[in-house]
Formats: sequence, structure tokens, C-alpha cells
Amino acid sequence: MVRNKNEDCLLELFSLLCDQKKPVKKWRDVRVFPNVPAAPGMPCAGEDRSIYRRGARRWRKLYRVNGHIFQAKRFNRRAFCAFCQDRIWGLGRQGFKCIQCKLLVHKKCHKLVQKPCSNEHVDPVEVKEDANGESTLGRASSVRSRAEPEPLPETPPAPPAPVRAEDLEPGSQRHYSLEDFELIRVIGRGSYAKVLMVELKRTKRVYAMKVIKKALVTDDEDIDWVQTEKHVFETASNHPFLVGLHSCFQTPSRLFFVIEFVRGGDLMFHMQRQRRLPEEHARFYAAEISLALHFLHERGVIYRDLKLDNVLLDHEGHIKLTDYGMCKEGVRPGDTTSTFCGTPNYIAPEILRGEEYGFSVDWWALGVLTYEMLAGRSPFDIAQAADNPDQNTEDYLFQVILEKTIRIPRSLSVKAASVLKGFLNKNPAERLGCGEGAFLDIVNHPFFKSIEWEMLEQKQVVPPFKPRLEGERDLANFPPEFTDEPVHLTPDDDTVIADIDQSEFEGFEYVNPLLMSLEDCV
Ligand code: ISQ
Repeated sequence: MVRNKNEDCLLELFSLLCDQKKPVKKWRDVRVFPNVPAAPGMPCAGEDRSIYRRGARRWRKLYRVNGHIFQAKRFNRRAFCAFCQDRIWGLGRQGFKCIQCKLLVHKKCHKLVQKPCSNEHVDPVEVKEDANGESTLGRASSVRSRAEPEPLPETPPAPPAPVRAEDLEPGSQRHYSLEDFELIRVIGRGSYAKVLMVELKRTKRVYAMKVIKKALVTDDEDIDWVQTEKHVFETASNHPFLVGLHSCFQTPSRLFFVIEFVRGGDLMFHMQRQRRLPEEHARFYAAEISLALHFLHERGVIYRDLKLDNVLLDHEGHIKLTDYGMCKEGVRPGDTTSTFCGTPNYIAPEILRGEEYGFSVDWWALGVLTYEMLAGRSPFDIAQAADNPDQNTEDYLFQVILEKTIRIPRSLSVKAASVLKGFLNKNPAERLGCGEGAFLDIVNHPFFKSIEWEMLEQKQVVPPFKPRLEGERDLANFPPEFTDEPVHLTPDDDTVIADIDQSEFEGFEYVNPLLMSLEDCV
């Protein structure tokens, strides 16, 4: 049986409480629930596991034709379509590859393929050397659009040598490198990235640093994800409720995002300690989150990964959304997209139904998160299903999201129940925030009657809860399962680096001019 980290944490708590000889290191480190489980792995009284941390995922889109299972691909080698024999090139994901027999075809030709899939590997028509013996082609990046891809040298270039801040004239664009930072502590970890608290040596300012191993960013969709995260970070740096970017740089093995440090921990951390929030608190967080989502939507971005873990609290208690890797950019009003992605518990029914969707999915996720804040559990709580292997699956959760009528706890006010029903409408056309009135319907909803939206956006409303912090670098609001981890980065492995196509990461370096000028004031 695979246990998640929280179960491990509970087991540790259980053994700490049972074994009186072991000192309880720091009470606040282990006070997850105020009582003891009946046995290791069992829930504590009042504990609900349906809101525990789970990672977001992007499911791959597959196209079935004649037994083939095609996946969109970008080719960095010469590839020829098995249907029309022409070369596959162009921007973005120009071709389809069958994940079973590896057949390569143009996107436009894939529906015309007559030959059934052999289900076995057949040699793809790939890599024809030209007269110069060049066998690799430059990947036409979606940023620098060219009519035709340019040939690349056999050995991909190393990333540009980082320019040290000290070497440049004041006011000119400066790049950072790892040596500019002292790594202080691990504060988070996801499937792709590790987040550290770091200090910029020159100014002694503290930042969060998201570290991504390039070797894990291997396929096209992962590369798109990194690009998107960077673009959205640039947009987000202008809003009080979105974490902003300080800079980006790379080493041969890793990508680094230097992000503003938000000290109060995330809502998951706080919810695990408070069980449920008073309506006044939930209203404040939901309203600030609504403003952040609306800001992104107005700029054509669907966030797609709203969850307790991605809502950070600053030192005053205002929210900041983080993690833009799941975002969809370039969405105009009325546009839709169809990638199946998100964190299972928060995925909107229209995504599960395989429909085209738009900004509506974020308002659904806000409904799930607001429910979790108010009820202390997920609306799709399948805790009682844990003992039944058939009901303890993702598919079962998806079925519940699609079909189950959501029960609102009777302890909630009429207005709270109404806003939850509004956001958790399974029909996106009727969902709160998605109809004719769109955002104004949220602003004018009775649940938010006491919110002064303009004051709120200017951070002029005092938050209902101020995270306990003893100093700028206090990490009491970050889970010990992260902060107890050693902070070092493993040394580079040359054989791993040799397999990385560095051209994918060209131009990753970035410095936010706004934050730089603030820094110059230090
Ligand atoms: C900023 N501050 C604290 C924690 C964070 C986690 C992820 C991304 C940014 C962060």
C-alpha cells in the first residue's frame, strides 16, 4: 500500500504519542488533530482526509484512428508523414505519433490514415540525412515564429554563460546565477519542482526559489508548461493577490524561478490545523481569490489549478495565488480549450465530460475550495469509500463529481449555501461567474454583500487572520515534512546532462525590471 506524506505524518504522530520516551520535538509540528487515531493509518476523530495535498496533473490527449493511438508531438528531427510522405514541420506540435506503433503523420493527415495500427513498433519514416549530413532540425519555438525551422548543430549549445550582476552597469539588464543566492531551507515540493527559501546575497532579501530538473521536462507538453509558467508569472507580477517573479536563470541541469517569498504558509497548512473556517474568514479569502482569478481571466488566462495548496497567505494574512504551470494562456472571451488537466478533487464536470471549456472551470474550483473552507471537508468526500477498493479510485471520484448531488452542511448560512450551489453548478452555462453578468454576479452575490471590493483590491481591508510569525524568516507556517529536508541540490550528473536538449531552454533567463528597481533602492 502506498501511503501519502500526510498518512506518514499521522503515523509519526501516532508513534510519537504512543512512545512516551520519544520527545515530542515541537508541539506545533505534530498537532495535526487534537486526538489520537484508533490505530496507525486510521483517521483521528473529526479528521477528514478529503482535503489533503494532491498534485495537479495534465492528462495527455490521445486521438484514436484505425487502432492507432496518436499523440501530438513536436519533432526536433527530420520527420516525414507516413500518409502523404511530406516533411512534418512548422510551429508547435506539428505532427502526431502513434504511441503503440510509432507511426508519424501530420496532424492534418491523421484522420486519413488507412493502415491499421500493428500494435507493434514499425520503423517510423524518420531522420533522413541531407547532403550536409545534418540530422537534427531546430525546433520552431512558439515564441520566435519562423516560416521554416532552422537546422541546429549536432551538439546543442550550452546555455549562455550567466552574467553576474556586479559586472554590469547600474540600470542595465542583469542576469542572476546560483552563486548569487544562499539556499536556506526547503519549503515545498511538487511532482516536478522543489521550492526553497533563499537569500539574495547582495541585498539579503529573502525569496522563494522554484527548482526544476531539466531532465524531468522532457516532452513537448512539459516544455510548454515551463514557458506558460514564465509568461503568466510576468503578468502576475502586477497584481497584489498573485505571486510575482523576481528572475529566472538556468544551469545545465536545472531551471530556477526566483519568486517573491510569501511567509504565511498556504491554506492547506492552515486548514489542517483549524478544520473549518468561520464564514467571515472564508468570505474574505474567496473574495480575494475571485479578484485574482478575474484579473487572470481579463488577461486571457485560465488558472486551472486552484486548490488550498496554491493559496498562500502573506505576513498580514492577504492571499496570493501561486503555481502557474497549469494555466492556459491566450483565451479570449468565448474561446474554449479541451485539455484534460487539474487536480482530481477540483476538476470541473465539463472537463470530465470531455467538453470544450473556458474560464468556468476556475469558478467551479473556487466552489470546491470555498466548500472545503466552510465545511472542513471536500464536497466529494469519499472517505467512507476508503475501505472499498472499487470506490477508492480516481474514476470513482470523477463519477461522484459528475453525478452526486452536493450536500451542503446544515450548519452553514443560507447565503453561504447559495454561493456554494452557485459555484458548484454542474452546468457551466448556469454557474455563478459564468453567465451573462459574469464577474458582476459574484460581486453582487448576497454572500459577498459585506465585501467592499475596491478597498479589498487595494489591500485596504484588514484580513481576518494574521499568520503567527516571529521574524522575516520564520518558517513555522511551512510543513516540517519540507523544512526538515536537507536543502542542498544534488551534484550534476554528466550523463543525464548529455541527454538534455539545451536548445529547449534558450532564452529562459529573465529579470523583472520592476523588482530590480526596488532592489536598487535597498
Ligand atoms: C512563495 N513563497 C512561499 C512559498 C511558495 C511556494 C511556491 C511558490 C512560491 C512561494
